[in-house]
Amino acid sequence: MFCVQCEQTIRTPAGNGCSYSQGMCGKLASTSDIQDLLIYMLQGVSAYAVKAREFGIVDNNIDTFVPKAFFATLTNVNFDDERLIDYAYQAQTYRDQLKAAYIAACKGKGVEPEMVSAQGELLLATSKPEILAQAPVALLNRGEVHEDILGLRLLCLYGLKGAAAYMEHARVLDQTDVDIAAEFHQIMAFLGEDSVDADKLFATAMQIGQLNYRVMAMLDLGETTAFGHPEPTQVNTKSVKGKAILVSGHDMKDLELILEQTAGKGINVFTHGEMLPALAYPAFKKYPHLVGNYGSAWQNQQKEFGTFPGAVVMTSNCIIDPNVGEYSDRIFTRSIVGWPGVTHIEGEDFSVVINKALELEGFAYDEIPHMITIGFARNALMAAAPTVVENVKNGSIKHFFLIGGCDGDKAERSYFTDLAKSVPDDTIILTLGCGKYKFNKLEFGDINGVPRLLDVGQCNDAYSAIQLALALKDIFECDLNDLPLSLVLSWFEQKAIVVLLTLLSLGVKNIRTGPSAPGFLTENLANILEQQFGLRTTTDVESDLKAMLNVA
Ligand code: SF4
Ligand code: SF3
Repeated sequence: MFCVQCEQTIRTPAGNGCSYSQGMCGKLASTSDIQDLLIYMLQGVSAYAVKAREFGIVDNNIDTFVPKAFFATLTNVNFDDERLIDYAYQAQTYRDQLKAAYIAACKGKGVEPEMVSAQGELLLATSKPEILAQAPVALLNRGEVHEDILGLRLLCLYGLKGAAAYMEHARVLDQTDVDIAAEFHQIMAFLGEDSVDADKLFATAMQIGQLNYRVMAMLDLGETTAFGHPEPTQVNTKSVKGKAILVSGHDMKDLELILEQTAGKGINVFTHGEMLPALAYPAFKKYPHLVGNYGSAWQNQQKEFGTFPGAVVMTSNCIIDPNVGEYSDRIFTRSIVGWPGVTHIEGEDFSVVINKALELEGFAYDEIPHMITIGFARNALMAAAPTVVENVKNGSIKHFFLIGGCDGDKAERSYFTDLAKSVPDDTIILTLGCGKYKFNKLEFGDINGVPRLLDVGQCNDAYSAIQLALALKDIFECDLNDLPLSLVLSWFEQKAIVVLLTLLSLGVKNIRTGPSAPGFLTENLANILEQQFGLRTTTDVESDLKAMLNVA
């Protein structure tokens, strides 16, 4: 196995990456190898999707399948070898379907079909041991390749994986786009060609950032069309007496189905992790049994799910070993998520979850509520913009910090809590992603009615934060980089990588990322990114804060 896609990858002086029998996330070498093969097969599908498009042959099912199956290989999503192998077989079927259509179209026009990369040819074996024997061809660090080139290829591949995840989140809400799909296939196919052209790879990384900007806009449209615009909302973070279901991950459509199907059944529904922002959407306010948010970010789930007295649904990332907390019989996976032995739900019927929740004891009593405020996505931010601008002009607000991204296990991540606590009282903190749990239950007060902590939403709601920054830039008639705004991104998985690429592709400079630099970025690449974009890794709160506030 070789996997270096997330922040907790194994780092050694000889090189970074999980490459032994198991990754730090618990992913077995066999699972990692099958995921590599799946990506390889998907690149073959994309290569023929590009070719077929030359003849106007477009298949929407295939267009949506590729990003969805790619999403299954994102960190902490799918650990179930059988399901991953099924995706790989499906990819082979789709590839061969497109290939046949392409060859037939060529014949019809009397032209010679062109060869695509090797991914267009591989035939998967029929048993798991034989499939595993095929895996070396698909290893991401295959062949002799300069470490900077490998780093650039992985930056692109992992970035595109993050964009693929957001494409799938959008598709669930009926949002797809043929042009986005065409560009996605083109990049996916290109990455299968094992390019050694550093300039082309670097340009591709920026192209992926731009593509993802459009994907996030599409997802934003899907969410706001389906559920309305988030509005500032008080949310209880303590337990409420009664039977209970906990819904985690990013897919609010599943939350809606669960709420509809639990209505009147005496079951309380709680959000978890990245599902918290759902509570701010008008569409969810009509469900009195959606009672609040329980727990914190993904890395604490073994403890939190272990003590949650109800059923748990993982709609997307991040899942970790449910056997540790002994709740594997009452956690359920959806969509691309998988864990061996855990019940996976296809379709729209959640009765198995509901029955499980009714069997379990539920919470015995109400805890004293602890309320937090959420819901500052695009519309709410724009509504607050005039007051914010006035307060900037009269000097009451001196600076904005965007402190957001993913949460994680490492002790060094206390940096983000310390930073949020340390920023001056005349500054505003915007946050998004599950990294917010490092400080979202703390009290920050307000500046002339503007809350000092503005929770923008999920990681993909970086789109809303970008809209605010663009609006402020216009109001203050300045460059984006001249706004009194500092971005400090906590990264863990590939969605954070692609959000970073989006920001870089929009020309945002001087972003800090932490708690460490991605393991796939070589020193050379990190230096280039610092020179071109001022991108740097977080150091200590005091020095970073001084630098961000330009204090000598
Ligand atoms: Fe290692 Fe992260 Fe890959 Fe898991 S996802 S194998 S921890 S790099
Ligand atoms: Fe968190 Fe997994 Fe990334 Fe959507 S839920 S931010 S880590």
